[in-house]
Amino acid sequence: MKDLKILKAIKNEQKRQDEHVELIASENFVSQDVLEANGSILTNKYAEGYPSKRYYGGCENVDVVEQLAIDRIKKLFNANFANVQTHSGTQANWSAYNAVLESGDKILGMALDSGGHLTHGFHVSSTSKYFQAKSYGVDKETHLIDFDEIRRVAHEFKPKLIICGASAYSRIIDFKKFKEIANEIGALLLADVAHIAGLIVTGLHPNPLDFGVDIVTSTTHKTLRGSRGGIILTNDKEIAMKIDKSVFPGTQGGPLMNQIAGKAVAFYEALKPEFKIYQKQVIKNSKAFAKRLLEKNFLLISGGTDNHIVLVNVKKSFGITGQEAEDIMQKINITLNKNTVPFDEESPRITSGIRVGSPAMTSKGWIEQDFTDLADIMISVFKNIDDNELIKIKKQEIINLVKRANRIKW
Ligand code: DSN
Repeated sequence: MKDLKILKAIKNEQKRQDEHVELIASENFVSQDVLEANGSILTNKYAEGYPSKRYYGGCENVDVVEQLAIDRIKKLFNANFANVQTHSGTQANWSAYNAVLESGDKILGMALDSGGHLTHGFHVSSTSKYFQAKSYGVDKETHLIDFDEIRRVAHEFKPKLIICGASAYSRIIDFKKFKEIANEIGALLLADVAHIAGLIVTGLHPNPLDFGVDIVTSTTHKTLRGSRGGIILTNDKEIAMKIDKSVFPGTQGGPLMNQIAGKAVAFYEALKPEFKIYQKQVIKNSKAFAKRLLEKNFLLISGGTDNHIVLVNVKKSFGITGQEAEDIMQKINITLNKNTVPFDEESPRITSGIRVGSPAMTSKGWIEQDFTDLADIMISVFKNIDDNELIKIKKQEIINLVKRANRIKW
């Protein structure tokens, strides 16, 4: 590469990814094959439209790519329809809303501090500008989704669309209960499964389409371990047609064909039996991490985990804010993010919690013992955040722990 400044930044990022423990729950490490597809000459091609119905000539090869991506993700989710063109999860949600709602319609989604996503109607998201949005949350004691509250708000507010799914929720989502409530008020139901998609397609989390959920949106780069982007699925023929129109020409222009190729390759990988073994290890690892923290009496949101996420109330456990926790972890080569906790008294910029995800380090080959050792190191630093000598020692321990990576190739 002749652009030395960009080359240097990429090399530095490679070093960071090699030497840090990556715990951001929404990140993962893609395979070399996905990277090759992403970096391919497919980036040169305009392909507005859909396979065999394009607005540009010369699309015969990208048609093959997009059709494979569609067929593979349909198989993974057992879905009748898939659109693989959205550039991100936010775009997927916007396109899905635009397909079935009019401006000013009502939506009901999970509150950000309970684990919902910005696009589920949070006030700073444009979704709350174009739609009337209300939110539901989790129970104050159990931190589980509060279905009594959802039912009450749904009946009072009468949204046209209910959104379930979360960015920071560590328990199984009961799609059946959501569908019952949606049916009671004649609302459509959308499940945003961005975080848990990999678990769903390997049968380790219920599939919303099995419960009649009308629309499923997801990103492709979290537990699904593909290139960055979004997908939209449905089993409803009429909604399917609206979704295609809403993505193009409704909300996007040319699809990113190199990204779609990366999605197709990742879906090919996800159809292999090894992918289920990987996803099982993702859950085992997050449970091992949660177990160690609980043994040491730390406070976990919902008291544990069923999936790839562990949410720790660091304020109640260690007397530090989420921001302080994120900063101190950075000093010992651990990358994670601060996260609001249910009924958080701190602002979203500071927060009382952290979110720890196991997918990325599991892709690097970590098993339960690695996550237990990681928990011990994190606990000792959180308890002594001003001890610079200890921080130096623990940083070296983390570097040694990272070297244990790559012992298993999933
Ligand atoms: N930003 C993603 C996450 O970190 O969960 C959600 O889109």
